Amino acid sequence: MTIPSATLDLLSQQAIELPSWAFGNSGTRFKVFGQAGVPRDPFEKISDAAQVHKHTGLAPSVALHIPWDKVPSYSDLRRHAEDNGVKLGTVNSNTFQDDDYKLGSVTHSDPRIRQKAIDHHLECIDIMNETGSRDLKIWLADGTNYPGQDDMRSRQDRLHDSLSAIYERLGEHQRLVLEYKFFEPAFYHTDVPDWGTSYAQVSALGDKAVVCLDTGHHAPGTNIEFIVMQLLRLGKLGSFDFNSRFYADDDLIVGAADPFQLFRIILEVVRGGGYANPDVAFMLDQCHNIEKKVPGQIRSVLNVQEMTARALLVDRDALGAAQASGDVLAANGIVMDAFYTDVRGDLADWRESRGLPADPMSAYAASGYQQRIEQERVGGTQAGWGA
Ligand code: LRH
Ligand code: MN
Ligand code: MN
Repeated sequence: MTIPSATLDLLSQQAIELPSWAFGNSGTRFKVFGQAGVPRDPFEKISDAAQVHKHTGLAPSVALHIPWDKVPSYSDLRRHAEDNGVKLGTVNSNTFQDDDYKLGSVTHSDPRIRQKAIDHHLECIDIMNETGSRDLKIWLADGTNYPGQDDMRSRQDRLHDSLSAIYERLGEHQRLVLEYKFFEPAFYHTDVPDWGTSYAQVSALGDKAVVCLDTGHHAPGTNIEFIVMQLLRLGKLGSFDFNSRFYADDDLIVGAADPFQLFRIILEVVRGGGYANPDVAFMLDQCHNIEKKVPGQIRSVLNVQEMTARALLVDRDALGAAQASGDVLAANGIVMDAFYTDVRGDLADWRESRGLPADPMSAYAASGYQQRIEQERVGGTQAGWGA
């Protein structure tokens, strides 16, 4: 065993929330590829997500996206989730697929459109009250495409006013989580482009407002772990949307493009007290455009677990001593030793000791679930993208 038992105990506390939309059809603006067996409604998305938890023990909750996951009864959906061994988690709002929002939603200059966007968020809070969700996650497509198109400063003021109206409605134990993204679909400026803007906006609201860091929402070369450190230091890191990217907001499997970056991010989470801390939610925000979706999610949560195990292996005492003595190469060596440690065998043993399959990917493949849904489900939905 390479992993000490105290570390294995910490790993047992890991929980990664899955996005309901990862199970539906998705694609790029060029083509959405339909797959056999995709869910026909939110209930089936939850059933699929439950398979990921069943085989890994890592994914006990599922995030919803409204209106993609609109259902007549959220208490029915909640019961369905619980019957399948999972919970409903974060509620994501959507103000990016309505013609009214072409020039902005909560930042729009027209008070009618702003109010419509605010009302959508209030509806999301009503849903959270039924699903038992804590977090309202807001990502805004708001922004402009051309210099001079609108006044950036007035938009920032309107953003504050609208977020305040939404914040007011939160229950005592609920949170507003504001996600930033530096481009797309707006290409000149976005109204919440970076962690600093998100931090400034949520700080102006109060303690129940925090920042969401989506790993795909930064310029190439950005030192994301520095942002993690800073937000934890400021007590404002609310959640992660994990995914990986080669070029833009690719939404690929987390840890697929750059496992070392994922390791460095989790290392800072651990360093900053954000690991196994309910205030810092680990979530995935991914699409599986060409690969099968349930195994794509299984691979994703395993990647997060693997890099977490390696980050927890860093000998912090030795690292602190090397840093204090200015031993650059020793300090770097300690971090790299942990990164290069192969923990897969230990994690397989850990899974078996908890009654889980040693190899969740092959266990899922052998379970017959994929074949069953491909036969039984006809006419699956498209995650929401383009729907
Ligand atoms: C925007 C985003 C945001 C949305 C999700 C579907 O790029 O990351 O989190 O809600 O994609
Ligand atoms: Mn996201
Ligand atoms: Mn994104």
